[in-house]
Amino acid sequence: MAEIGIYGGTFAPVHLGHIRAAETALASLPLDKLLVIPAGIPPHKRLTAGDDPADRLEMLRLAFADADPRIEISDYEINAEGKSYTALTLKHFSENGDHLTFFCGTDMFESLDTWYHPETVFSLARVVHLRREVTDAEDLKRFGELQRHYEETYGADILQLDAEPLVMSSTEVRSRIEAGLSLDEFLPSPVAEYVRSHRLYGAPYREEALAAEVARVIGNEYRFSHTLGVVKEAARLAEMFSLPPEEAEELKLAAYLHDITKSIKGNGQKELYFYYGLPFGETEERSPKTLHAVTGAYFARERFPDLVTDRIFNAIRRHTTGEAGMTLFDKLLYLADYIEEGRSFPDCVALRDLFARLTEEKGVSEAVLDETMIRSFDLTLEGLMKDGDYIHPMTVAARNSLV
Ligand code: DGI
Ligand code: FE
Ligand code: FE
Repeated sequence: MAEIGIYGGTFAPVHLGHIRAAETALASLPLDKLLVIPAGIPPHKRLTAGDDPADRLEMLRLAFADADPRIEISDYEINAEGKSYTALTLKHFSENGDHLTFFCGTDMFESLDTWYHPETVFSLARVVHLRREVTDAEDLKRFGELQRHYEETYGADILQLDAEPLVMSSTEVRSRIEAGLSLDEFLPSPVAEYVRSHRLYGAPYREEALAAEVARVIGNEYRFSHTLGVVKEAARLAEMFSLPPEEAEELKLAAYLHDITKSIKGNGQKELYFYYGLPFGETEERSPKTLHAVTGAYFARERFPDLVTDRIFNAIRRHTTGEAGMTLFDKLLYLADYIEEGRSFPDCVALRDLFARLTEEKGVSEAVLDETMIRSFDLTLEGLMKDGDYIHPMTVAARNSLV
């Protein structure tokens, strides 16, 4: 029989006060495990239109990544069907005979009576009120009265603990996020990065935040430096081809995100195909290096729904194989990827030189771009054939549609 602590809440977002509370819980009681359980809020009750429980879960994982190993983040309530009730959660976690302690903040403590089956809550767990607020004598008196009331009515086992006061609330944090104010004293930095890069709770768009998040997901310095090279080249091409400002901005986002799943190896790409419900046939089986473009488009759209327009989605999807009927936007991402300055592969150098020469001789035009694109497909096809590799039919179709 293990001693399990259960710490529930909305965690929208998790902040330093929550972390302090979890530390207090572990320091005050002999627990084998502390489960932090974000509530699964039904869509119609969400705090903000864009609230995604998966984001709250991910932020908790980031916030507690280096914390006491007894802390575990549980997706139990988020994955449970319908509204999650503490009584049912406690029932689930007490089934194997473990002894439960339920930790809650003041809001929850004051409303325990109105919960779904409070008698079940009190019979299945000891309840610990984690007082995070600075409490005055009047508060303490009220909390004491409540405690006696729960004890007498439900035979509750209640303990009140003072977490070192760290006065903050998720509501306050959300308004700071929306106002673009510093979050340094409120959120662990990976959580702040996550909020900003995913533009949660109305966070204004900031390029550094997106860059940091992409670097984190790619997790490989060399590959991320290629991404930055594509961003730079994409900006140069957008200027050369006089893209309107919104499109130039989108091309930059597409460049940041184009290789977002490139680090996923082995069976991982195939698993992503299944996860996104995409057909996986012989072509996919036989051209593994092209898969990251398709999975990258879906992944980027899922992770950054506010940023990824259809134009960005399609350009990412086409960036490796190309496709018949590519738009100017698609071609610019494709070319930026091929000729960014960090590439030293002979084909890339040759194509970069060809494009420079053609634009110098003939000026900047879509015809020159197409001539360069055809050459790039020829180089790729020649390389694949030389190595006896399988050729993706979309690469052939992309070339044919331009000649
Ligand atoms: O992801 P990057 O390395 O930045 O560049 P990319 O997305 O253009 O991917 C290049 C890789 O994809 C390279 O190893 C060749 C491969 N590739 C490109 N077109 C085809 C292809 N592989 C097959 N099998 N068929 C293709 O048509
Ligand atoms: Fe790529
Ligand atoms: Fe790339």
